[in-house]
Amino acid sequence: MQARLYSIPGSHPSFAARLMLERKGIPFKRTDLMPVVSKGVVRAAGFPGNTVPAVKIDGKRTQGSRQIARELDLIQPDPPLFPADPEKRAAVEEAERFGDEDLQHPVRQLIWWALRRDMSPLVGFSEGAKLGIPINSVTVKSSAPLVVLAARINGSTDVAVRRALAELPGLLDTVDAAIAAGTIDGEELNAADFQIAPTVRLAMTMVDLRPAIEARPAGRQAKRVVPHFPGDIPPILPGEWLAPLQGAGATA
Ligand SMILES: N[C@@H](CCC(=O)N[C@@H](CS)C(=O)NCC(=O)O)C(=O)O
Repeated sequence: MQARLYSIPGSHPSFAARLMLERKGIPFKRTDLMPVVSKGVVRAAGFPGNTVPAVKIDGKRTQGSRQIARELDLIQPDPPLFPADPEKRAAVEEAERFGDEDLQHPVRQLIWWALRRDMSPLVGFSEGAKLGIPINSVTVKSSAPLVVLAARINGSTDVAVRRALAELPGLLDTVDAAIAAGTIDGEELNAADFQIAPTVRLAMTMVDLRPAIEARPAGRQAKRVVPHFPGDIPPILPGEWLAPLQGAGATA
């Protein structure tokens, strides 16, 4: 089997796809792309959309973390990413949908907002990536136009980020509830585990958010599924913006 994953360093759904390929034991090559530039490259590689993750397996192209989960189960059913029991499968699919549609984007907005103000964490996010140019403390400055564009494309405004911070405790409550219900964090990890954990892990790269997340079940599940997620964003959010997170998860 010949597999290639197109990804962006630090991209949480790309990390999800990578984990699922690894779970299936499918060997794959990775094409790491710079944000924004990725859009054209992915299109030029023949994919219908312009986002990552995108995979090409034995010539067949599949794009989007949820579509990739289904494609991987089709081409290699074992180990399964979804439970066989229809009721359990529906619960996993709903948790996976939540992870993709509700959880991914606010975290994406937070990260780009932070990188727009301090690009130095890009060095850490690029750990292990082959981007054609080494990203270090000197070259990182050349990424400025891409970072500005990515922040704009993702709507990383102050208003959006404050809304994301207000929503975050409720979103993490939903993850904790999925864990308590046994939908995720079971003995066998499933597609929803792989969808949700990289996003929670990405949020935990922000020192501002880490304490409120790591103490709760969602933080523990994220660390179990993704023991190492490259990247570290030193404190950058205004203190008063973090008020919604104060006390969140303290008793979890
Ligand atoms: N919900 C989609 C998200 C796809 C997406 O928006 N990916 C981002 C990276 S996290 C992307 O390709 N952005 C293009 C860019 O940054 O230029 C999925 O799970 O596949």
